[in-house]
Amino acid sequence: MDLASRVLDGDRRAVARLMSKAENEAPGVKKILAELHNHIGNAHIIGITGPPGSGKSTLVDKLTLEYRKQGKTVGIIAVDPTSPFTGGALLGDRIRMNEIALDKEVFIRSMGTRGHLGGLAKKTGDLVKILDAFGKDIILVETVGAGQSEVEIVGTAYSTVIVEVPGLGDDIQAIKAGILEIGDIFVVNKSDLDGADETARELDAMLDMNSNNLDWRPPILQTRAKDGNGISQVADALNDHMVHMKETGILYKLVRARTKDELEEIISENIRSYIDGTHGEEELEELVDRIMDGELDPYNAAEIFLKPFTG
Ligand SMILES: Nc1nc2c(ncn2[C@@H]2O[C@H](COP(=O)(O)OP(=O)(O)O)[C@@H](O)[C@H]2O)c(=O)[nH]1
Ligand SMILES: [Mg+2]
Repeated sequence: MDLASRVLDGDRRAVARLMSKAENEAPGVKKILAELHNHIGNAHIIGITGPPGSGKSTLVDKLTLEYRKQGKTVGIIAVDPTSPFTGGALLGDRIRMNEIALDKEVFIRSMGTRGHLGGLAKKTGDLVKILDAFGKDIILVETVGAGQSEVEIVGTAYSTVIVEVPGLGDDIQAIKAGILEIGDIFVVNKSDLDGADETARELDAMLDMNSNNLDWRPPILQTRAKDGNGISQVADALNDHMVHMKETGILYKLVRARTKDELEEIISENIRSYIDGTHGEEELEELVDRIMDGELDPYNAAEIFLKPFTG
């Protein structure tokens, strides 16, 4: 059986192999992803982001247990660009060799980034796609929140959870900068610490000022992820958000817009590899000669080069 069929058949080792291929952009991987395309679109893709140490991994862990209780299957992708190697230390400080790591209905993958952020969002998107085709009901993507790349990574998700902790204080400006726009659900984790109510109120006030919230007012939930407290409310809110997205047609629009982006990206990639390929290289050299001979200008030369695409 080929790799795509094995993934669709529920073979976990095939999933791991295909993910490695996708991460390494191995030759032939596009063809396999193309075969999987008709089998995606069923998962609820959830992005979980927030500052380091806010409890994202703990939340992912506890949310997974909650979803498993509901009979749903779960895929997890952890992206941590701040960590130079991810190895096995996937879920935070100590790998939680608990129920979820042993559960055959849960698939966990950490993405090694080795300092290279380029293409990370696309690769994350490919891994999400593989888990979706694999049949996972829920896909959780954990990423450290700070900059643009993280915003792009959660751009793969349908619902985005922003995890904060009590005592925002100085962070408030940073939060204003980009997070309010992308958060569908706000979680104030570590509500056992002082100041959780105040942080929730501050977030609430900031959301009031944000005009993006005409369709969906992001709820602010307090959790104690470590003890599993407040987790089912987060799962409920995520479910409400997905229902809202479906009923209003927002999900369709979102998926369509992303499909367009993806298509554009694949087209430019293909043109790029055409240019870099042997045929393109020969033709380029020929055209450069003609420009040097004063026979052609670069503008017309480019048009000649692009003839196979423009017809
Ligand atoms: N006090 C408290 N600590 C928590 C809570 N949730 C997680 N932690 C701790 O916070 C630390 C960082 O958690 P982790 O999930 O690795 O955070 P991440 O970096 O955002 O993924 C760990 O030591 C957790 O045990 C909580 O609700 N209360
Ligand atoms: Mg973590």
